[in-house]
Amino acid sequence: MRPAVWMMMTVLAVTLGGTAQAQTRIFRDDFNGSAGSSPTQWVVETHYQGRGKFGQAGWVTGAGAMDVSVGRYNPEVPGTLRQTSLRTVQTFQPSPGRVLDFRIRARVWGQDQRGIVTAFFLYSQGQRNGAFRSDEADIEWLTNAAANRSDDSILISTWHNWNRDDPHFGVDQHPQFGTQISRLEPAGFDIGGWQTYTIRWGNGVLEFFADQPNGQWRYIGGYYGGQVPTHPMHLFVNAWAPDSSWPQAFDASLQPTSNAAQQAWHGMSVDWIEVVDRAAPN
Ligand SMILES: [Ca+2]
Repeated sequence: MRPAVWMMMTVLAVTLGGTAQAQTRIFRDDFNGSAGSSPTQWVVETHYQGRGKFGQAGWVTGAGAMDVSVGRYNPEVPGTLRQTSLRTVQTFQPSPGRVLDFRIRARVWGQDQRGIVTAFFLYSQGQRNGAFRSDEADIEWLTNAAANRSDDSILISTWHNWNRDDPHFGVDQHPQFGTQISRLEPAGFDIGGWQTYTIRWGNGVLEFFADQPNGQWRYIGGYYGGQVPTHPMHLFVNAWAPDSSWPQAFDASLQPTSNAAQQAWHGMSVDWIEVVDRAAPN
């Protein structure tokens, strides 16, 4: 039992432009426990992806943060990278007239190690419109886009009714292939420092923000209208290593080991994750 897992229903009233907008925190984890990720809120995924296999539970460090990382040694499958992926037990979907703000405070480590992707994203899949399709909304931090730099970029993307059995990338509302659009956007800061990011999802709106030092949110980018996911989605946080089929994210310098003594971890620390339901901005 982790006493420090918070599922708070906090109703706050803020005044914006003279109108009161109620906002409700519908999910929160501060990762203040002493063991692995909480099974009451998170499911640990175990499938293969890219150059490794998921199965590592997010490790709560005792310092109030959770490590989400890739290990070079995998005790389950030696010679394959050990990866971490967690998804929420619950699904989320914005109500009419509302938006959901999915927020994470995180610090990407090992920017010197290329070939790692850490991500905060929403995802669902299912059979619909005659194909196996997925909805998704992502923030991804590619160490290839951050190594030895202080003006890092982050990858944002939207997926709507994307056809997983006939995968095409960079398509917009195609009747067969669906939508998948990704953009590498300048973050304007070092992702290796503690930063807070937001995915805002509402009806026909998907926007990405980063908190600024003055507390205001800076708009990173967005997608609108028919590009925006509509199906209920789980929230995920993960760390993995793509293979050479994703050349922008792959790096051959990252190699697994079969020697447990050579274990090394690359990924990010997560201070907290929360979801806030609020009135859609005008
Ligand atoms: Ca924390």
